[in-house]
Amino acid sequence: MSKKIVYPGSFDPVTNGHLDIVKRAANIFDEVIVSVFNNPNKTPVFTMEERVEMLKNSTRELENVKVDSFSGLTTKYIKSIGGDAILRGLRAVSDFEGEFQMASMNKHLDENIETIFLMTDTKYAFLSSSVIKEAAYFDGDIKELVPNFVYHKLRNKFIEKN
Ligand code: COD
Repeated sequence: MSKKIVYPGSFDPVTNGHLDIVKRAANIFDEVIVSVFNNPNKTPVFTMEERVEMLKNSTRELENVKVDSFSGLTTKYIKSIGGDAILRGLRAVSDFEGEFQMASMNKHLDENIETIFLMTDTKYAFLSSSVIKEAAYFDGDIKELVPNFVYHKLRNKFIEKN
């Protein structure tokens, strides 16, 4: 039976660390859905449309990867699209506590949906959307850390507009 795994996140913006997780999952699962959470309590730097556009552009060569967005509970969303499991990435020990709590809550909400973790590639272990945004804001060199399309979006948002 074909297996569909869902990678939910903020992706504000997608980094090479996220993409490494997506590519590795695409080699294991039949279908990977990268889905951007529409969080009414947070104001992201990039709009939902921009985050989806950046993900679509960055994953366009991966045939079994699709990009989507959702609101509400991750577990309900996954059930509604016929997904099998949640994909998450782990970097440092500090990720563990939050991820363990989230996975346990999701298991409580739907016992049929497992969370599967992939360890970061050590070369991306320090990467997060937050450090990328901060470095980009102060004109730091982040070219190697995000896809080219995202690099230009960040430049456009923070540097070329000022
Ligand atoms: N290497 C490897 N993995 C990485 C890297 C990296 N360099 N950077 C990030 N990651 C991983 C993160 O650890 C995470 O697993 C994933 O990529 C996405 O990261 P973010 O930061 O873009 O997304 P989050 O963590 O903000 O996403 C949170 C959710 C949207 C998944 C969460 O808030 C959620 O499920 N919301 C829906 C409401 C819900 O169902 N709540 C109940 C569950 S508690």
